[in-house]
Amino acid sequence: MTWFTLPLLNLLWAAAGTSTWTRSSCSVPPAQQPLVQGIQMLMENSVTSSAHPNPSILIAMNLAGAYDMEAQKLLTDKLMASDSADLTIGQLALTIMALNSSCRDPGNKVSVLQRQMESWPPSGPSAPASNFYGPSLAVLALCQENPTRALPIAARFAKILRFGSSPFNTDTGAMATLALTCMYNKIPEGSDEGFKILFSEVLQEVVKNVSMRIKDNGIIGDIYSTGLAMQALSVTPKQPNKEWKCQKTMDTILQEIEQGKFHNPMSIAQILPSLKGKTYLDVPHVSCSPGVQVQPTLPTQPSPVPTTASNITIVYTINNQLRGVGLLFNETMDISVKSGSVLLVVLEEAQRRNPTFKFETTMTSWGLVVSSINDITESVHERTYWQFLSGKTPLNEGVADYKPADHEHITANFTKY
Ligand code: B12
Ligand SMILES: *[C@@H]1O[C@H](CO)[C@@H](O)[C@H](O)[C@H]1NC(C)=O
Ligand SMILES: *[C@@H]1O[C@H](CO)[C@@H](O)[C@H](O)[C@H]1NC(C)=O
Ligand SMILES: *[C@@H]1O[C@H](CO)[C@@H](O)[C@H](O)[C@H]1NC(C)=O
Ligand SMILES: *[C@@H]1O[C@H](CO)[C@@H](O)[C@H](O)[C@H]1NC(C)=O
Ligand SMILES: *[C@@H]1O[C@H](CO)[C@@H](O)[C@H](O)[C@H]1NC(C)=O
Repeated sequence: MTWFTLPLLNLLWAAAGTSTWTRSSCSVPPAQQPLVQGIQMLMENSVTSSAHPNPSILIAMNLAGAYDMEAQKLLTDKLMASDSADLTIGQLALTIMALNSSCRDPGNKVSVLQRQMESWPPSGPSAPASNFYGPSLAVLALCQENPTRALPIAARFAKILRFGSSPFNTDTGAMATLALTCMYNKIPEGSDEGFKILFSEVLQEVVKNVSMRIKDNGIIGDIYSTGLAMQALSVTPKQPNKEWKCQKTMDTILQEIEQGKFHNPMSIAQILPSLKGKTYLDVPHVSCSPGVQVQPTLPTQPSPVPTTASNITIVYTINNQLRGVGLLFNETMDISVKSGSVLLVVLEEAQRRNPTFKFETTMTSWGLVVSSINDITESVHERTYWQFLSGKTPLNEGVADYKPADHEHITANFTKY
């Protein structure tokens, strides 16, 4: 009998269109609240009048409840004044969401984004449609502003995503889930049933891919994709293929915070909403009545024990084997730096000692990216970049954050994504 009733039940379930599933809920235990307050203050303190305005930080502040109202106002005003023409699709989308979360009208930025997405993906055989992260943000922002106008754009996005997103990336899958969930929930009355089916099918597949990245310790992808993945799994109407224990994820992330793994302000901006039980889908519902948040007084952190200024040696290799982009080379050097130095110091020391190791950086929301080494420069068009590895494992932090250990072998390898 069961062979018959089970599929039937599923069918009824799907037909009812109310296929909800039981989610496990989670929260930060009271004893760990100071950890969360600590990283929020670290993030808010990174907002200065000279720093480039980062919309992700404003979104996180507003979702979490800002402590520093001056920083909040400074960021809002700077983003209000930013010129759409200087921003990528993803940055524009984040700016629109950030302004909305500060209860400010994003003005013509929405129609600029709308127009850019109408001609996405750029035509041409080598045009990279493969980075869906920025376009996911765009669909999410347009969905929140005007779901009816966003509908055809989101449908095209969903169709391209279904066929073109290999290999799977957890951060991108999480952002696409947030975007498609927003659309799925806001399909205008009287629209073709096909839209709901399309969003539902693509969501099912992306959520399956995200849930396959859930590890035994609760981390989803790596520790820096976990915040976005938590947001995705907590809003999706589609049940993940693998059981997700939210509290397990939360506890592991809190341990990582305790270890000091979340000091980069952008990494905090991406984890904080999940720690507060919020997601980017809450952006339009932020209340902007004058806050009653009181800046907590934190117990003074034990200042890091001054490391004995002993030197460590890093084996550093720069490798370009990609043909047709200039000289091929594979050079290795032993570099001595003070123990506790970040990788950037190793690169600077290498450059000082040997001109072949010269490099350039560009500033981004996550900090400095190494854009060029020995005159070989990354290219969005060619989809090339300098990947950093420890041994054979790609680093999960940038050169300004990663601290190599004594005798570690670091390679910068010019490669494609
Ligand atoms: C796409 C992407 C890339 C692309 C960017 C190409 C492009 N032009 O689009 C490529 C493949 C080049 C890339 C490279 C790296 N990336 Co990356 N990347 C992403 C991803 C998935 C989306 C970024 C994005 O489009 N944001 C949206 C736009 C609107 O924001 P934006 O600020 O303008 O985006 C720029 C920055 O994010 C920057 N960027 C991308 N990655 C990194 C990494 C670092 C360390 C820095 C400083 C900047 C940076 O490139 C974007 C485009 O210009 C994020 C995921 C995430 N959660 O943010 C990871 C992410 C930011 N990357 C990460 C890492 C670790 C790297 C590498 C260090 C990997 C490596 N082992 O080499 C390298 C950078 C090495 C270097 N040369 O300095 C981590 C950073 C974690 C951390 N704590 O620092 C993330 C969070 C992924 C993860 N979950 O681990 N990345
Ligand atoms: C923010 O978005 C919501 C939902 O679309 C909208 O109702 C609200 O008016 C927006 N706020 C501002 C200030 O634009
Ligand atoms: C899911 O992952 C598979 C395997 O990496 C990939 O081929 C597929 O395109 C992904 N689908 C989506 C919608 O992310
Ligand atoms: C580059 O040099 C390293 C270290 O000398 C070596 O292990 C590696 O095999 C070389 N790679 C190539 C592609 O020549
Ligand atoms: C330690 O490293 C620095 C570079 O950071 C170098 O100037 C110094 O000579 C090194 N000291 C020793 C004892 O190797
Ligand atoms: C370095 O990049 C080349 C070119 O993309 C690639 O073939 C090679 O596998 C990469 N090496 C490592 C260790 O990732």
